[in-house]
Amino acid sequence: MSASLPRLSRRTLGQLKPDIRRPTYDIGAVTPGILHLGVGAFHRAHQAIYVEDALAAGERGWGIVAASLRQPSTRDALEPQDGLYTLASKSAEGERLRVVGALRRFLVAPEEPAALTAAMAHPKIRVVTLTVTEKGYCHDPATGELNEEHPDIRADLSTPSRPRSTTGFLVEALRLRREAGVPPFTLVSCDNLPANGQTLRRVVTRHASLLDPELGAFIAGEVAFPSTMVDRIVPATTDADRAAISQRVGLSDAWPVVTEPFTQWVIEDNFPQGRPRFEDYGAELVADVAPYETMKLRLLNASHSTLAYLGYLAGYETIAEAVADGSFARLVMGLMDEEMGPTLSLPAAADVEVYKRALLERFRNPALRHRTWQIAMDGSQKLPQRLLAGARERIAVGAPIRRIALSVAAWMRYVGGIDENGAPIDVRDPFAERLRALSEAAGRDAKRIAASLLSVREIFGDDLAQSRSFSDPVTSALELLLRLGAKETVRLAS
Ligand code: CS2
Repeated sequence: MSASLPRLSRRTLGQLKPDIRRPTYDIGAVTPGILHLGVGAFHRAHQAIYVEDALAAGERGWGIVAASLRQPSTRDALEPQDGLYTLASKSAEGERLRVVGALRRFLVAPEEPAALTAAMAHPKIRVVTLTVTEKGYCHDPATGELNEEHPDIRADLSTPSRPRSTTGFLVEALRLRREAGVPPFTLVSCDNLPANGQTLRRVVTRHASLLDPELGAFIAGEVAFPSTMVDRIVPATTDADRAAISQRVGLSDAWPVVTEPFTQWVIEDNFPQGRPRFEDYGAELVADVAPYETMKLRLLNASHSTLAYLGYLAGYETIAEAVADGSFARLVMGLMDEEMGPTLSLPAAADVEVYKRALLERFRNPALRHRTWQIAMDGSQKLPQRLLAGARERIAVGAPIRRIALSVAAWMRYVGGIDENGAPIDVRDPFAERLRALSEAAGRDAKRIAASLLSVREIFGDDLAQSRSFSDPVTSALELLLRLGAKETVRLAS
């Protein structure tokens, strides 16, 4: 933070540099309508901006109550700023800055679980949105079913009134609303999961049924879970960003968010308790989100994960650095055009072409430092929907999966925990220890490493380990990676 500048807050708003966009509505007149779980940088660069536009257009009843499920850091940074923060959208053309006022109240779940369930049960809250990341659903990534053995789920089943898990909070809040005769809120997953509304419905309903079958049936029958596809690249904010943005706006901002100009939100239009007029602010309201979600997961996210594992191993710190290497750019274009593209069924094929072309430009954005290490996180939770679902479909029709296999092999090489120079890799994944142990026990033999990691059923299901059409190309790619290193392997493969 810049000690010499006054802190950003409602009181100091007037001191912002004149060219900085800011809330033009009366912040004090905003009332809460949305509660968000998982108030990280992505939420603040994406859903919060659509809501900010709604507030600016006079839809005052949709202020956001922002809850963190783990850390107090966002609350600690933004509460002294009256919830205000700067959004910087950056590209080669320059940057646009906007101070956002949509976050009106902060809660930190572990500090005050009862305050959070009470806030969720308040009749004014009509929509609950979520960005809790893949692992926040406490599900089995391969099947999408609730993992009933998860320590947080077990704890919440024995003490439901002091929840820890996402589903625990949702079930308790829905129970309180039902008891008080308040209609349920609409639940909107904004995480990168296939059919995210249905996935959320499945885990919430199951969690509730384990506590009280009648509550489970009520939720299954009465609660709306529209699916959404969310898209905006949002790297983690760095201290350098904090300092530069504070200088630029003229006030010290403890937690600005940096993003790209592109943003997309495709939403299934199923909001029984109402919603902001999101379509007026750029969102697409559609009847079926599934084709959009599949497109995004298999093009953007699959390419991202591929660039993350191979790029990290090759020594590239950011996505922009990785795609500046022509072989890496060709590899992901091939992945999209030849392997993932044919598995997509979109209403308009033209959309896919436009999306793919725009993607490479987005990856190249020189103003974003999106670290390969950041995207490499939680691969056990990401691989199934990004890479494996497409692989299964291709194998079923006898189509090759050369590039998908290389991407999976790079993940295997990465979770081994030692890079190409023999230095340790800081692997962040709920399965990290298990994957590392499996890899270590297999020694440096590609066949053994691949076989042992493929046996992790929660990731690969029961089928892929048995499929030679899958395990053979993965094993060959891993063998090349171990022998030649990532750069040379990508050069040969592209
Ligand atoms: C990324 C995504 O971190 C990751 O795994 O692939 O967060 C990606 O940046 C977003 O989905 C873009 O919309």
